[in-house]
Parts: sequence; structure tokens; C-alpha cells
Amino acid sequence: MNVNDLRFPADFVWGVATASYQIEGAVDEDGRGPSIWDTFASSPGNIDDGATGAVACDHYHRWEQDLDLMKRLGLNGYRFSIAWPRVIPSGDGAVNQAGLDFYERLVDGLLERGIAPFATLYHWDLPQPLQDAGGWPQRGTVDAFVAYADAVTRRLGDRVAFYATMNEPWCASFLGYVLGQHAPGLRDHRLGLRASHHLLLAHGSAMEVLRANAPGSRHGIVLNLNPAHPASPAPADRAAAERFDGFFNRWFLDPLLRGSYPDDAWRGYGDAVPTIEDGDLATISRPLDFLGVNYYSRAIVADDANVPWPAVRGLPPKGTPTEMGWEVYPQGLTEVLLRLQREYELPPIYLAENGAAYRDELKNGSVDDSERVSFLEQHIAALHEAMVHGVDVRGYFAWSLMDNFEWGHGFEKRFGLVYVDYETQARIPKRSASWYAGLIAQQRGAKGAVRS
Ligand code: IFM
Repeated sequence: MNVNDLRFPADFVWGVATASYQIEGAVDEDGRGPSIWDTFASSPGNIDDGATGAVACDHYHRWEQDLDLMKRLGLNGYRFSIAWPRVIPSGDGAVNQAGLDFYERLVDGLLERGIAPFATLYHWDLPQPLQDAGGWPQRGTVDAFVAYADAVTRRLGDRVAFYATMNEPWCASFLGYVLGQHAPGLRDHRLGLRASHHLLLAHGSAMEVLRANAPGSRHGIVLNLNPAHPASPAPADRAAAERFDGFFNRWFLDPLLRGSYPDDAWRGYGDAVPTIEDGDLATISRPLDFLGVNYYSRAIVADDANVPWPAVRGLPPKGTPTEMGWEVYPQGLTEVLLRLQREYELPPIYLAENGAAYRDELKNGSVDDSERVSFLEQHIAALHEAMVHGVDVRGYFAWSLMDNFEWGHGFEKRFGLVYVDYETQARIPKRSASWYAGLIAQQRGAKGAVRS
């Protein structure tokens, strides 16, 4: 397969994605308040290399140079996130205009360069004062999020083409409140389930405000989805895969797209399920203009009655893993998209993140990341395959523009198309960056419709 032989629609969005805490740095500047990630990362033992996002890629100061780089790559979309603690440092109090000024400069800079801004409102940097008051398990955080969404969209309005409320609510709730691997580092099933409901409710509640303040923009949410495969054909493992699907995928897809939580998961969680008030599910399932899908790999699971619901154990990858230990499994992307098309009424889809960490080395001033090129090529082809089968995909965002703070792994895992020398903050485009730029230029020249 040669991805250059495939044709994508002429108006397809070719982009890259990043997130505020992972790249911005400048955590104490211009009135930004602390976030749960500042707190979590500065507690010893939480981050593999002991790093924090205090400086990260220093994008807060180098944003112009980063936008120029995006323009040179030929991108027509940039997915970034807005740091809530820059905009409302206390979480639910006064708006910090200096924080909004930064994003206004960024958005205008993108528009000047012909790059469509795709802004995510919540990519995990909850203001610490809100966590001190209970965080996402507290229903009051929903109102605080709506006020924050209001402040952002009043200022940026329709200049942002696409607003996503949340990125990967599974991670924000389960990694953060159940598994303790992400901020705020708690391990409590009930809290995690309440957090997940409130993240969804905050999404739905904010949709009204977004539509009022930015009527010309498109509004949606971004989920990370994994196909769940059984470790063996045994009925117990097949049932385990079905349960994992409920836990990971349907727990978010069903309320958003069907207005109900999946029965198997609801029953499985027993009395740990969150309290749902009248109207919550109608709010959560308000129509979406787009669904963002993040795809990295699949899950292979076996039945394990010794752990709480979904009572499964994850198995190591069967195929080649990336540096994250995640299996390279491009056909899973086609599978996920075809499944969405088969089972749900879908809005247009954006592949909002896809990429891989590899052990990149800078040698003689360049980085030959051929494994990443192959990863991207295979996944873009898998995406195209789903489009050929009728899935309405409007854009692809590589994760990530540049190496950055990879959460609990610190700076050890490099996902970028652009290498970052953290000593000097030099940006060095890897081979994958030139490859991606070449693909974009070739697709633009071809001005195609979807066909293989
Ligand atoms: O770095 C993350 C990103 O913040 C959310 N999606 C997955 C990426 C790779 O782990």
C-alpha cells in the first residue's frame, strides 16, 4: 500500500494536535493559576523522569515560531487545548483577561496563516482550587466548566472553527480518579464514575453556551476508542472483551449518542454508579456537530474474576509494540470507525489524534524516524479504508506536532513529528514531518474525492 495512491477529499483537514499542559510551560505567568497537573507532577514518584510541565516546550513564548513551522508543513488545521487555569485561575471566579489574550493571539496567528483553529476546552488541566473542592466527582464543577466555556467563547467566538468540550473523558475520570496514574492521582471507583458522569454533563451543559456564543463554529467532543479483542476464543474471554468495550467505549458513546448508559456496565458497577438527575441524559445527548476520535491501538483482554467490574485483565500486544508498549494495529482504526457507523447515528468524524512514541535519536542534526512514518502511513490508509466504506471522516490530526510532556512518562516518550531538544528548545523536524508535509502537498495537488 502506498498512501500517496489514495485520494482524500480536497477539503480534508490535515492537522496536528497538542495540549496546553504538554507544551506551553509558563505555568506562573500572566496570572495563570495552578492546575491538578502542576500538583500531581511535582509530587515525587508520579512522573517517570521526575519532570513537570513547568517549561515543557516553552510554546507560550515560542508560539509564533511553532505556527510558522505548521505553515511550512502545509497544515490546514491545528488542534490545541486551552488551559482553564489561565482563563479562570481560581476555577470558578474572575476571568483573567491576560490568559485569554494568549489564546486570542494564537487563534489570530493561525487564521493569518490559513490554518483552522480546533480548540479543546478541557485536556485535563483542571484548576487546583476546583480539585480542592472535590474536582470532577462534585456536581458543582459542571457549572464552573460552563462559566469557563462561556468566557472562552465570548472572547474567541466564531474565529475558532471547531470547539471540542472534552478530550478523552475516559482518561480524565478513570486514569485520574480510579487508577491513580493521572492527576489528581486518586484510586476510588465511585469517584471515577461520578467524575465520568460530570465530565459528560459538563460537555452537554456547555454545548448550549457554545452554540449561543459561537453560532458559526462547529461543536463536539473527543473520545479515545479502542477495539476490544478477546485473548482467546473461549466464551469467558469473549464476554470479557464485551465488558471491556462497555467500560471503555460504550460508557461514553452511549450516553452521548443514545442518551443512556449501557445496561451491562450499569449493572456491573452495582451501587458504585453515579447519581443521575432528571434531564442529565437529555443534556449529555444534545446533538453534536462532530465527534472526534482518538485512535492508538487495540485492547486484548481475558476474563479475570479477581478484579472489579469489568473483571478483565489486559494482555501484552500480539504484534509490534511502540515505545508506549501499545501494539501497532492499524486495522483496528477501520474496525472502530465501521462499528461506529453501524451502531450509532453519527455526526461527521475527525480523527483527532493518532500517532506513536518511538526512541528517536538526533544524529548529525536529523532524526530518521522511519517507524513513525510507517505507523502514520498504515493508519492513514486504514482511515481511508473506512471512508471508502462510507464513514464521513473530515480530517486527520497527527499526535503530535512536537515531542512534549507525555503525562506520567514525562519527557521520556517522544510522539512528535518534530524533535524538541529540551536543553535549547530547538525544534528539529523529523523525517516523519517531511513525509507528512509531502503527503499533504501531494493530496492538495491531486484535489481528489475519496477513492482508492
Ligand atoms: O499525549 C496523549 C494526549 O494527551 C492524549 N491522547 C493520547 C496521547 C498519547 O498518550
